[in-house]
Amino acid sequence: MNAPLVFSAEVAAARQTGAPVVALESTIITHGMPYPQNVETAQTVESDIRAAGAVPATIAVMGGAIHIGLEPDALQTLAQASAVAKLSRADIAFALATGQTGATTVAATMIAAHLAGIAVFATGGIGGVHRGAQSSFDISADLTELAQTPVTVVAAGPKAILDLPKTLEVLETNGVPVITYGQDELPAFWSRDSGLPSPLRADSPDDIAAAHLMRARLNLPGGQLVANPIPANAEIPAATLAPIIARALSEADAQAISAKQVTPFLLQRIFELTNGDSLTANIALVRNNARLAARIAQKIAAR
Ligand code: PSU
Ligand code: MN
Repeated sequence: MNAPLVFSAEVAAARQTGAPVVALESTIITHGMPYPQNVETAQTVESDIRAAGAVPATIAVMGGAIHIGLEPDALQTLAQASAVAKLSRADIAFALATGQTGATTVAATMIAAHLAGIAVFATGGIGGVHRGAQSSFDISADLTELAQTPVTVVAAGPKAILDLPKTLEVLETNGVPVITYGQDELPAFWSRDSGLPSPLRADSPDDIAAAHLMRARLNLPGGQLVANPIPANAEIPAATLAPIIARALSEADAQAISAKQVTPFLLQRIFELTNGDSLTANIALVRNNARLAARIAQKIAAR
């Protein structure tokens, strides 16, 4: 039996013609941004992808099926729903089997994109190794997904709330290429520079596309992480954010926030503590990632 996939009209048409498609996740909509900015951003990002010559496929689980591309009314409903599950590799089959509504994280979106034959996926930031992981063991399933599912994920780097050196170490151990676009330093989500050198650097979408296809020729499992620095006019300097992140982390600790709640809690607190500036930056970086992903998808389709 095949995976239960439902395609939007736009994505179904793209599959007929071989047009480039870019996958988008839905956890950023339900757990990463407040309403109504979440739905506005999702629509804007879809438009950015179309303007760049590709077709957007926002992915979510509804009614026992993985939706590959959401019709506008479904996107609205998802963005306003309150009890949406956050689905990763561990939960997606259960959610489908029991008819739950769920938003897909980077890991689950990669699984769905691959089932649908989509090679490129744009998001904001991936999950990674949390600070204090040596005692909490909190390491995002996004990292092990990158090691096993052949999708190129365009993000603005691991989120700055994480332990970035440990995140890079786990990616390296698992054989995941980390390719920064256009600079030598790894970006850190809201900031252009993490202070860490990037393992790899690419200066064109075509090089990223070529590397994606070469991995397949080598029979290597897993995808690529493309780290695309936030545009300079939208960044929040790392020094401005550091005390805010520290405060959000200590609050999470004091309230014993754990597991799936950690990332949404921290993003919400940083949003409040920056008076919304983190959200403005988040929107700018997601749009920037969508545009780059569309160019990579075109190059893969052309090759
Ligand atoms: N990037 C954002 N906002 C988000 C996320 C990423 O800008 O909300 C989500 C993604 O879905 C990512 C998830 O996969 O956070 C990571 O969650 P965790 O740390 O629990 O694995
Ligand atoms: Mn976690």
